[in-house]
Amino acid sequence: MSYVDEVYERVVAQNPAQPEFHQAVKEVLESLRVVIEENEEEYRKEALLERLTTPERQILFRVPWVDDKGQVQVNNGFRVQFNSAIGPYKGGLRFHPSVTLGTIKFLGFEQIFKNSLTSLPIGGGKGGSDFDPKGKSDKEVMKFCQSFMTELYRHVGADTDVPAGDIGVGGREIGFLYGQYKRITGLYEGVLTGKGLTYGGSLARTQATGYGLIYFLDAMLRANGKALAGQTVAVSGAGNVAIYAIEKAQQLGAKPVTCTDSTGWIYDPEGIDVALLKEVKEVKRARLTAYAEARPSAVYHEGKGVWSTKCNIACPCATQNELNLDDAKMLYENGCYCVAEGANMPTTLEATQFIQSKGMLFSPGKASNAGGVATSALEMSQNSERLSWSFEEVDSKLKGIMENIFRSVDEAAKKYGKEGDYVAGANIAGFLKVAEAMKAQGIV
Ligand code: NDP
Ligand code: 2IT
Repeated sequence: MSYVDEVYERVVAQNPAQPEFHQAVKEVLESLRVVIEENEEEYRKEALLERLTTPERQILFRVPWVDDKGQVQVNNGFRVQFNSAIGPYKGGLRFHPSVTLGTIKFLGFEQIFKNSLTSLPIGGGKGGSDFDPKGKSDKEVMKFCQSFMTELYRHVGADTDVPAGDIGVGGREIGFLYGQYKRITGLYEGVLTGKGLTYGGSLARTQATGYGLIYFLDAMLRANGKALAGQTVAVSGAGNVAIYAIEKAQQLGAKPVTCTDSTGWIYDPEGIDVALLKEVKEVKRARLTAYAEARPSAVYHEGKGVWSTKCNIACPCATQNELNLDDAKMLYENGCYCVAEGANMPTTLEATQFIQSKGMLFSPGKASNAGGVATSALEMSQNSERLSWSFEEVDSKLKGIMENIFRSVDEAAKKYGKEGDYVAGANIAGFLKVAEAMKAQGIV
């Protein structure tokens, strides 16, 4: 059996009931086949792929807290420190009731390659909890975050492991987590990114993932003789990534016409009103029905269905496996020629294969959503030098990084005979740097 197949079977056997982790590993290993086969003997002897697919450390902990009624609640906490070959562990925290160890492992594994692609010195990690911030008071969220950090603090640090936000973790949660870390350790250091601007946060970090996605998309379109201006874009999600992707797409002359949340979706043929969307989601933390009530041109649909929208470009920015084979077929039949992932692994493997088989452009999240973590790394640099850079400076670095990621992904795909296959390009380019660093550091 080939080394790649052997390692995949081992991952499935050793990590039962973690389908998302299996899916992420399968996609990466499949596209690395050409590289692995060139060096099979050496990699096998050094168990490079076994080491790459086994986290360096997995931390599981209890998070007890008291709700507003005086009832004690208990959640599960996770931090997976996956790979530190090229820098301290770096990756977000997800608070969502669906979170399991398998979710965090898939996200941590993806993060290794994404962080490598940024060309900045950050290793891969991810964490989170099955805590649901929805419907909780600010005090309850604070109590949960304080309890979560009361365990996590011993495993993280500015040069060890630097968490940030992800689904369900934004500025409010990062603030509470930071306060508790500082209180316990006495250290005022860059242990988290996505911090508020008054206590060490970076300008443009809030916008970075969404803006970065559109900078990448723009570079990918231009390289393929197309342009973003005038295009109709279907976006899913209504959170941090979706909001700023919509904002930047509009600034560059495109027309985003949809957004979604966990209960339904909006079709707004006049283009999404970003100021209203921010008010509904960032300020009021309300459902998208509130958007439809305030905007006569918008139509609200309960449940799923956003990918039935007629569009040129689709940007899934909500969650994993939200775009399946049927969705991909609908998009194709409706004239969509490009899918750029803002979320992590939003497209199923079958859907990705269909999209690529039809010659549609496809960018994997680990390349096109890397602007968030890249800007987190810029926040770490600013914290280390105890300075803060202007919005324009950070934004222009972000744009340069996204263009650079597109170039390396494109070149890696071409070099290995897979021109236009940006999934293969991203996995190969991300992998080569990590593999080199792992080899240089010996068997650790
Ligand atoms: P947010 O929590 O800010 O927003 C998530 C959005 O997706 C919300 O609108 C939410 O609905 C919706 N959503 C979440 N889970 C589900 C689900 N299971 N089914 C349907 N809708 C869902 O998260 P982000 O915008 O930060 O993250 C979105 C994606 O982008 C994730 O895949 C994340 O891993 C990825 N990402 C995030 C980065 C960041 O910097 N924040 C960086 C790179 C990737 P509702 O409004 O109802 O809660
Ligand atoms: O998936 C991701 O890249 C993030 N949630 C951002 C991670 C970070 O450390 O900024």
